[in-house]
Amino acid sequence: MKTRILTVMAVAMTATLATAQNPIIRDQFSADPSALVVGDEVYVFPSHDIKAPAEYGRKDWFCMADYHVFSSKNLTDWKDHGVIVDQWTAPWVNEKGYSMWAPDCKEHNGSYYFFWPAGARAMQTADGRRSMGGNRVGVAIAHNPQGPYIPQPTPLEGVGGIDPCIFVDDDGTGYLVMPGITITKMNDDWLSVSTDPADRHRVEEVPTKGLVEGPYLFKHNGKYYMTFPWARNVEEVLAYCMADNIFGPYKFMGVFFEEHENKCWTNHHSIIEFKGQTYLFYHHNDYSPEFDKNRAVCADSIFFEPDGSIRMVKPTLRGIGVTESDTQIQIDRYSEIAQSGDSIAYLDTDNYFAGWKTVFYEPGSWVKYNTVNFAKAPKRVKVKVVTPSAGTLEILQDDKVISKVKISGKSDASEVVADVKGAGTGIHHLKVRMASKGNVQVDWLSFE
Ligand code: FUB
Repeated sequence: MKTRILTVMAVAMTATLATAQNPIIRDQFSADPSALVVGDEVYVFPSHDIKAPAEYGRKDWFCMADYHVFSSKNLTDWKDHGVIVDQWTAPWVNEKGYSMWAPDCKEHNGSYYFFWPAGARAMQTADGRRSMGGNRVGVAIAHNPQGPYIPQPTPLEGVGGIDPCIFVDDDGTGYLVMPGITITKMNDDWLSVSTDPADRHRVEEVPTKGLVEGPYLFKHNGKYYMTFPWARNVEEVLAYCMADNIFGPYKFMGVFFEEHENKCWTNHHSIIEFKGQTYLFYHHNDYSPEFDKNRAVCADSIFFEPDGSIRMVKPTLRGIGVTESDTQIQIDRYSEIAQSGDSIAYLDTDNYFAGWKTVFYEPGSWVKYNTVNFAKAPKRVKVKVVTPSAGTLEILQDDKVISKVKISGKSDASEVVADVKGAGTGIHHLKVRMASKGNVQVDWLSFE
C-alpha cells in the first residue's frame, strides 16, 4: 500500500494545464464537480468517469476509480494536480468497486477535508461489529487543497449512501447534506456526525419522486439554498428550495436548469461565489455523445432576481472566464451563432477530446465569442483552418471589421496569417463572419 500512496503523491505533483471554455476539463472525463474557493483560486473536485475495464462487469454504468483535483486563478486555465484518492489505496474501499461517485471538499481549521462516497469492503467496525459493505462516505485530509490527501482508515460511522455535500455555515459549523434530503450537523472533528436528533433534519418541502442524488446547499445574502438534481420526468433538471434557517422551513422554488437537450441523463452541480460573481459548475457528456455515463465538467454564471430567486441558467459553450487574445481562441465554443449558415462539428469522431471546429458555408453567417482581452493592439491574426478550406472570413472586434482573412484552399497550409488594422486594447467581443461563398472550417484563431 505504501508504494501506491507514493505513486499517487508523485502524480499529484505533476500538474498539467488545460485552457478551456466549456467543458473546462478537456483531457479526461469528469463529472459531479464540487467547486471550492481558496483565496484567489478556485479548486474543482470532480468524479472521474472512465471506460469500464475488463474486471468491471457493468459496461453500461458509471465507472470511477479515483479523483483528481483541478485549480484555476482565471477560470480559463485549469491545472490538473493529479490523483488525490483512489480505490486501491483508500483503506476501506472495495478495490474492484469502481464506484467513487460525487465528492465534496471544504476547509476546516486550516486543513482540507475531502469527502467521497464509495462501495466499502466487508470490514470490522470500531465497536467490533462486521460491516458488510454498501455505499459509505470516506474522509481524506490535506494541508493544501491540491493534496496530498491522507484517507481516514474507516468511513464515517452511521452514514451510508452517495453524494455527500458539506455545508459550512457562517459560524464555521459543518453540516453533512445527503440525498434524501437530510442535513446533519458534524462534530467539531469533522470525522463524525452528531447523533443528537436535534442536530438532524430531513427537508420535506421537495418533490416526492425523482430525488436520488447530488443535493448542494449554499448560502447567498443570508438565505439558505438547497439545490438538487431532480428526475422530474426522466432526465435530471436542477431545482431548489429556500429557507431562512438551515433546518427550514424550506420553500420549494422550482427549476433553475432544464434537462440537457441531448438527454444526458444526469446533472450534478455545485455553486460558488468568486470575486463577486456566482458560478454554477455542472456536467454534460460533450466528449461522449453516445454514452452519457462519460461526462465532462462545465461552468456558467448564475444570476439572482431581486427577490433572491435564481434566474434560469441556460448552459453555454462559451462558459466563464476571460480569454486572452494571444491564446488559441476556440470560436466553436461560441457565445452566439447565426441561425443558419454555419455549424459546429467534432474535429475527429474517433477522438472526441480533439475538440470541435466551426464550419462556415454561407455568406454572412457568423459566430460571436465574447470577453476576449487584448493586452496590446494586435498586428496580425492567425487562423488554424482544417484543410481543404476556401473562402474569406472577416474578423470583427465588437462591430468593427479588423481583418479579412483569405483562405485560398490551394495549399496544405493550415495556419493562415492576415494583417489586423484598427484593433483596440482591453476586453472586446469577437465576431467571425463568412464574407464569401465557399466552405471554411476553423479550429481556432489567435492574435499576435
Ligand atoms: O457520478 C455518479 C453519479 O451520477 C453521481 O453520484 C450522481 O450525482 C450522478 O451524477
